[in-house]
Amino acid sequence: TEDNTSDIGVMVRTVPKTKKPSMYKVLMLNDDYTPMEFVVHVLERFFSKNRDEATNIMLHVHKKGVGVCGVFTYEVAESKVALVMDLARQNQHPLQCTIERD
Ligand code: TYC
Repeated sequence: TEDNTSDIGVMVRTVPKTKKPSMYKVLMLNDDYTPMEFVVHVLERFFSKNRDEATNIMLHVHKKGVGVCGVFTYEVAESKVALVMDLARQNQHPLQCTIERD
């Protein structure tokens, strides 16, 4: 029982894993019907923008067709898109939001 000569030695060595997560842009798309104030509200509520920042992003999307709400990890980005789309649906607005690899 005190004889360990047949033991198999297993080497255990780890290296710190420092892989950064891929980041994803949440994009807001323009449409002809969603009220400007609703888009500003969404940007304040879900993307932590102040009134001026939210208004600038909304106007950019209104003029250019698409704009960036923020950049997040995949899970956070997907979650924010779902929250935006749910609130838009609840209010019967056609607002569309999507994610794109940064
Ligand atoms: N184009 C809309 C309007 O004139 C406003 C709007 C802005 C809608 C941004 C969606 O993502 C959007 N009422």
